[in-house]
Amino acid sequence: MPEFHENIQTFVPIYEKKRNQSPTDFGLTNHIRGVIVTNGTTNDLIPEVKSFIEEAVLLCQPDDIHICDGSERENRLLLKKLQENGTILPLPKYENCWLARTNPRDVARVESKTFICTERKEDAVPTHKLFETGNLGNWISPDDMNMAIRLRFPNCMKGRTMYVIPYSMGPVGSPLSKIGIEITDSAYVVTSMRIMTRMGKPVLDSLRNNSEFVKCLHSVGSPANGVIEMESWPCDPERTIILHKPSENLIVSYGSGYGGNSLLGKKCFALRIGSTIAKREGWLAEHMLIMGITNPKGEKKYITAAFPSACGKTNLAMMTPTLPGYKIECVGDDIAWMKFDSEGVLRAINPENGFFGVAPGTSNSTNPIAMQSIFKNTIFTNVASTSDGGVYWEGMENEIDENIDITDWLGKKWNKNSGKPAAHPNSRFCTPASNCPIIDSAWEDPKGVPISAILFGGRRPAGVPLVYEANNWTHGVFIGACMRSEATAAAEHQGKVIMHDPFAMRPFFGYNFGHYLSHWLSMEKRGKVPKIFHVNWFRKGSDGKFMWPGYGENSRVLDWIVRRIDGEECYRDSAIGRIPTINGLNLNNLEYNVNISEIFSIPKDFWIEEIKNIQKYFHNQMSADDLPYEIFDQLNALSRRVEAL
Ligand code: O2Y
Ligand code: MN
Repeated sequence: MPEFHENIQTFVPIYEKKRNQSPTDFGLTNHIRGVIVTNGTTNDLIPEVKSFIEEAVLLCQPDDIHICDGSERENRLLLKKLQENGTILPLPKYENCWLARTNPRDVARVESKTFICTERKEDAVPTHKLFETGNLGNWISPDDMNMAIRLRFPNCMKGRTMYVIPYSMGPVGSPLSKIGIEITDSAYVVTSMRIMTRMGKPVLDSLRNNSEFVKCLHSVGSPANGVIEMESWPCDPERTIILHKPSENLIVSYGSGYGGNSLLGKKCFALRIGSTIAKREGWLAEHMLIMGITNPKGEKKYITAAFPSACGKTNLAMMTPTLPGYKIECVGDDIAWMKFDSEGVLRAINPENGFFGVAPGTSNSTNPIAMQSIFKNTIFTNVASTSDGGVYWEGMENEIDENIDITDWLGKKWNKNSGKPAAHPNSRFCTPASNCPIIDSAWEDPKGVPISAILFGGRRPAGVPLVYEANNWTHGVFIGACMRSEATAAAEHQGKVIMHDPFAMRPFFGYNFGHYLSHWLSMEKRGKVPKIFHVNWFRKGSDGKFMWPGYGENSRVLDWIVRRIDGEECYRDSAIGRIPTINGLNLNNLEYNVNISEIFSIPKDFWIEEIKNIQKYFHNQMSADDLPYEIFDQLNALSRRVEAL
């Protein structure tokens, strides 16, 4: 095998060179440059995939290659291997469920180490004022990206198996779906990707009809000092980096085996690279749940909704409605790809195949449907375990027996008086969507489902009404751009802060947010745009208590939205948009004391302050050239309406 230093100089340009070669140039059978393919066959690979694998082999120097077929047998072998390595533990209380414990330094997405690579910085991020730090993405130049790769990847898979994961985002063969090839040295990633995507041989077969795919290279890394802190969960937190190069449909991730950093189909492909493809091709790749709502007359509509984290997106996607006669069905809980069909109807698919949900807070009272979904064929990560072979996390207090012992996410005996959480706050369940008892019958429809409304929302303790409707599409885009939500500040002592999170996409934009807004505005010319709403389940009264019960009672808000889609005149105009008439919201039999005039009040002082905050955010994050004039106009118009209150 050639020495690495002979080839490394060519690692990046090699993509260009190899693209034009024919399969015979490789003369491959079950070898790729001397590395034995121990599972799968290179015969199934199109030349472009072989070329990608060969490059990764030259760079990472794995011991062998495993081309994943996605079979049950393969999955069982990988789970066995992971168990032998101590990466996962069986959970005998349930059917085929596993617990992974990560290195405690590898527990979440790392925004500060996530980059978009373009020639011109302004294509990736808005051009903000020099003395301000923009928070709408990080840019890296192509030279620096190459350097980052060269400093981390050479030989990083020595002694390891390189897995090749062919996967489809969306049902295989759907015109709305896209294919990825993830190369990784983590068997945990393979087993998780098998749940989260459609993975294996059918995907390789479909590449013969359309050879386009997103290249994803991932390694858990090999620390520079050679010391692996935790053999069962190798990673390199000091040098973790997640790189996206939209011009080459390329994702390169190093140093972390966790969630969004390593399951590259999710945030990296479906949102960051996805949004750039969507811009080029005229559609939308969004951080949105998709749900079906059937009203008591049996009429069904689909909506999407974008909420920042900690707003109960998975709970809404799987809601149990309290309003009689309503039925909710789930298409997806995190990502929506939406495109106009030939009739101008906006149709959405969930590009994922599973749920990677936050465990803490999920219980039979908050989300019984999730609880019915997650105890079969599931990989849990960083939750606590119980002495009867089950799982535990904060929120499950009423769901386990007193005499059960609990082991925390770090593997230590846990005591409820310790003051420490048993499960990591970002611990997860990774569950097939097909487990969900209310999965929608059309969730895998290759055409997608027709979308009648888009909801934006946030956790807003003050000033923001329960629901309001945009006056028109442009106003709706403006509402998405102004999204803010209460979040726990990074610094412990700061407590809660209201953070800007436009379209709930702040960590996931694949290109300049200003250009993203222009793209959204342009959708109106492409087809029949849905109505846009803003919801806030979290407003608090002067007594500090929530003004609205939330959860299943949110079906009352969905009912109003559905009636608005049908054109019912159950609204009145307000300074910020259309709100329900006094009797517009169905409150029949609601066992919660709701003060309707308070929950829909629009306090002038609050909104003047809100507008100032939005102005400051736009001003600090982007130059006037980036922000579309329509958004400026909307802000000015809102300001005038609020002044007139
Ligand atoms: O922390 C991670 O790596 C996972 S992030 C995540 C996972 C599932 C759904 N949404 C998110 C998110 O951050 O929006
Ligand atoms: Mn998400």
